[in-house]
Amino acid sequence: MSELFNNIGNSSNLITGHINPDGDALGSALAFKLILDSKGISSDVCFDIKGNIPSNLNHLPINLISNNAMNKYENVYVFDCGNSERLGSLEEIALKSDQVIVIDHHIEPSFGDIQVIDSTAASTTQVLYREIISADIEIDKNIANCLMTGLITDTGRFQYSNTDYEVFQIASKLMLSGAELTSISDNIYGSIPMNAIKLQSEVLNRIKLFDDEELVVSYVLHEDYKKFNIESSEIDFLIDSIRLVKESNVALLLKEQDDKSFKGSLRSRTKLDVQKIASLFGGGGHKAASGFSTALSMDEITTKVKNAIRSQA
Ligand SMILES: [Mn+2]
Repeated sequence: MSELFNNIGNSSNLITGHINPDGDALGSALAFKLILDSKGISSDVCFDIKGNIPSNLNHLPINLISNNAMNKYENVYVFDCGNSERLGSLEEIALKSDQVIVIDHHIEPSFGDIQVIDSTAASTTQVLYREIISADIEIDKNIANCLMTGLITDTGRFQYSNTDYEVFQIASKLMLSGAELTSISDNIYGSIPMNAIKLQSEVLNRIKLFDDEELVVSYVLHEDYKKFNIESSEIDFLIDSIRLVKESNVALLLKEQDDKSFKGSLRSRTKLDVQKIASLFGGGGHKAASGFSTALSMDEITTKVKNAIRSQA
């Protein structure tokens, strides 16, 4: 029996996930919403979203997301979020609810009365898929598309080292349920606004390779958003362009924020653990993909990352 679906009553339910949700957080939360809807169980889906949801995720049923959460819920279902601060403005509501249920694949989530987690799973949608199967719930096309989205984005289109036998097994079952792999992939990876492509060429020009550490670093400045007339939510794909550099094993993209601080994204293509590096800045994630926020300068960040790579060697 599924621990997750066992516990749902006709109580008040909030479905949420990490701030500025990605394909996995949105895909898992919305798949869960569709299931509750089909069971006639009411729920609200809310996230702390700065700006708009990236257009490359608008194939998901994002119309199910509401802007107004109530002050208190009996159950709060949290997807793809390893610590409560990452809920942003929804943290307070979550922590005063009767019960927090965390469904996740991060390493040891630091909160949750009930945890349905597997840090070896490639995506949260994979963890949710297992629960759906063990609860004997039917997966229709819309649910399949949501689950597939998390699987595609968190495995980098089935290419990251977390892509294993089970991932393909689930993907193939989702295809059987009607998942539209081609159109989802095209929307996520093949539909980049022209302005973002122009910014990409600028970011590629800025790449620096540090041979000793096999590290590549590039950056997006705050003024770039104005110059290229683009929202920060539209450039999540840039880290994937940077990590293509053959001479590198680790890629770092720094994105300057309104307050001049930086958000860093890290990718590793070897056994080197970038989750550990992100944690030096108070961030987190996974071995092959992680992120952090810091008030340090670009030079300071780069030095710290280089040192961390050398200490893992
Ligand atoms: Mn995830």
